Amino acid sequence: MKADLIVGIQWGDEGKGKMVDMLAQDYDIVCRSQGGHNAGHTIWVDGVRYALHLIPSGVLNPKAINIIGNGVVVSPEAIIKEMSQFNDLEGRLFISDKAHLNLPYHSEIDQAKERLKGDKAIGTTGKGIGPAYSEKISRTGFRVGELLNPSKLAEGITEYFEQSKAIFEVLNIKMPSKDELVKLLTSYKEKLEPFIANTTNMVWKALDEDKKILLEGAQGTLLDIDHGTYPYVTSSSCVSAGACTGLGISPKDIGIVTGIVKAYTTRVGNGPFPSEDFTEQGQKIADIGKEVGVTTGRGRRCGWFDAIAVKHASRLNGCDQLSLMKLDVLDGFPKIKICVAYDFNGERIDYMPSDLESVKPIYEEIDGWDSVVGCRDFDSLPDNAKKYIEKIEELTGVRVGIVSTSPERADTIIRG
Ligand code: 2SA
Ligand code: MG
Repeated sequence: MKADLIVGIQWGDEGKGKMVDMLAQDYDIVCRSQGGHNAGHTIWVDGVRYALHLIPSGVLNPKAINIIGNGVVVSPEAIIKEMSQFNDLEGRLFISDKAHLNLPYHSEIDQAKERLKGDKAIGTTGKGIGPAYSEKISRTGFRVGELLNPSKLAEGITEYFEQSKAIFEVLNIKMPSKDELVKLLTSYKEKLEPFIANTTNMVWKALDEDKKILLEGAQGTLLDIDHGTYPYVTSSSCVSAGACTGLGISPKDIGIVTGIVKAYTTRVGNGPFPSEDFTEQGQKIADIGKEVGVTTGRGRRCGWFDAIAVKHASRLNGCDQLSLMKLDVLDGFPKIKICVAYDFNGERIDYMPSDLESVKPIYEEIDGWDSVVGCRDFDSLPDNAKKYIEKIEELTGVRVGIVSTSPERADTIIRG
C-alpha cells in the first residue's frame, strides 16, 4: 500500500486541516513530516473548533494512529500543552526520536533576529522554527531521543551555550544554568517518554501491512525553503518530496497527492504576493473568510486565486487532484477575479519567475453566484461556481476532485 499525501499549494492556511480531518476517518495512520508549532490547523467538528499545531489532525479520529516524523521540529512545551486537550493519546501518538528539539532559546533567537531585521523582517511566527532547523543543518541541534537522558542532554546544551556565548550576549538572551536545564528536561521526559519511538520503522511496518497512511503537510509550497519566495519562507521542505525525508520513506511509497488550494489566496507574514487585493474587496474576503492566523492571531493578507502560482506548485508536488477550499467565502461577490498570467517587466508570461517581486497580475473576471453553502454534489452548485471551478482546472491543468462549501466536515463535494 502507498501513502497518500495532502500538501498546501499556496502560502499555507488553505484548509488542509479540514481535509485531513475528513480523510483521517478512513485512514489508519496520519503523519506529519515537517514544520513545527508554527503550523495551525483549524478543524470544525459538530460546531466545535479545534486548533492543532504539532499533533496530526488524525487525532480527532479515535481509531487513527498519529506520527510526528523526524523532519518535524518539536517544542516539548508546545506539544505537552497541546496534548493536554486529549486524555487518550497513549498508543496513538508517536514522536520520532530523530526529530529535532525546538527549545525555548530557539524562539528567543527567532524573535531577537526578527527585531534586528526591522522592516526587512520575514514576519515569522516567532516560534523558533528557523533557529531550530539552522542548528539541525549546522549539526549543533539536539534530538527528541536525547530527552531520555536529561542530565547528558543538559550537559550538551550547556556546552553549546558556552560555545555560542558571544551570540547569545549580542542578542541579549539569558541562558539557563545546567541545573535549571536538568529540571526542565526531566519534566519534558516525564511527559513525553511514552510517546518517543522509532517512527521510521513504524511507518515501514504499516506500509508492509497494507495499512492506510495519510501524510499531512504543514504550511504551503510557496513557503518551501527551496521553492518558495525566499527569503520570505519557512525553514522546512513543504513540498511533497519533503514528506519522504521527513518520515524516512521513499518516493515509491507515495500514492495519491492531493493539493489543497483556497478558492482565493492568503498570506501571513511578509514577502511578494502578486494577486493581493488592497481594496475593500480584499478586506471583505478577510472578514468573511475569518482570515486570522491560528498560531499568532495575525491578520492574513488576502487576494484572488493565482492560477499561475497554483499551476507551478501543482507541478512541483505532482498533484493528482486539487481540493478547492472555502468556495463559500466568495458567495455574493458580483465579480470574481482570477490571475491568469503575469506581466513581467512588460512581457506577458504564464509561469512563475524566481523574482516574484517584479510581476504584476493579469486578471480575468467571471460573474459571481449567490451561495454554495452546504452543496454536497457538483450538480447542485450554481452555474457560475461550476464555471469558476472549470476555469481553474483549465488554467492549472489539474482536476478539482474535491470542493469544500462550508467549514463543516459534511459540506464537501467529492467528485470521484
Ligand atoms: P516561521 O515561523 O519561521 O515558519 O515563519 C516563516 C514564514 O512562514 C510563514 N508561516 C505560516 N504561514 C501561514 N500559516 C502558518 N501557520 C499559522 C496559521 C500562522 C499564524 O495557521 O495561521 O498563526 O500566524 C505559518 N507558519 C509559518 C510565516 O508567516 C512566515 O511568512
Ligand atoms: Mg494554518
